[in-house]
Amino acid sequence: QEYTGVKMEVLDWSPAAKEAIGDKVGGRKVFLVAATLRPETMYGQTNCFVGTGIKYGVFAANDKEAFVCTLRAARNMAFQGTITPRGHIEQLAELDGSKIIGTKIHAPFSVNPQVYVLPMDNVLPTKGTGVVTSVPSESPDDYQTLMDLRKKPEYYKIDPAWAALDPVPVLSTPTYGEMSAPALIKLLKIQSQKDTKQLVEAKELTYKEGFYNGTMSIGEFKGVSVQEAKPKVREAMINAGVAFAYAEPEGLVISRSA
Ligand code: ZZB
Repeated sequence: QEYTGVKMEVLDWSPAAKEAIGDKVGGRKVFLVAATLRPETMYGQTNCFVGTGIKYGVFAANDKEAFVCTLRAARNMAFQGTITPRGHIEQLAELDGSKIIGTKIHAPFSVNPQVYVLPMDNVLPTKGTGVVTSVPSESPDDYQTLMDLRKKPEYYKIDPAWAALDPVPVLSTPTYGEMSAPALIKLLKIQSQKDTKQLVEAKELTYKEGFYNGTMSIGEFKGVSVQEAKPKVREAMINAGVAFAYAEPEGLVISRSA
């Protein structure tokens, strides 16, 4: 799988993360790295998700930067030369996902440049970086999770202000209109993020309709088909230094850490 690794700079750590990190990162800038297959939707990021039961590391990428992701992802990045020296990883600190919640980060290319880290039940530790950037207009999982969090902020131990940004339309399709995700949540009668089977179906339908019939409604490629815009937005992000190619080896690495 060829993902785009999106660099979301930490602007303000949650108190728990700040305490766990102390002065362990030296003078490095720290980024949460989200793995996405939908770079063209980055204009509509409203928050970021981590798993509260997942262990993350803060890994030195070089002398100036450090990345927050799973150990498994850091290994892949080191093999791919994104983390240097190639093949070597240095973990500066360890963080439980629960401690990252409430951290304020920069979402590159988003119309909402400052977003918060929130909890999601269905983040898989064995996929991507374990960090998911959230686009609730086009991702049914993100939309439903955001609605769950807004409904029960105490239960999820969040400040409602962290989940306050509304979904932002980024593309339109003939079948689902300006925002596919809420349309499919309604159509498939999905009630919560625990409806995982229906959410998989909703994701597939959203993805296909967006890719084959979607037109960008925002950004540099407004009016261009999603199929054409996708690699261009990705390239623009990479050129701007806010993203990089991140490949996921099928099978081998995944089964080793599963
Ligand atoms: C932003 C985004 C916007 C995404 C969208 C999707 C959509 P797939 O096809 O199943 O591989 N993701 C990444 N890592 C994880 C993880 N560890 N656990 C759970 N979800 C993860 O799905 C790839 C997508 O799943 C990624 O692309 C990421 O969310 C999420 F509008 O990034 B995406 C219709 C989907 N729309």
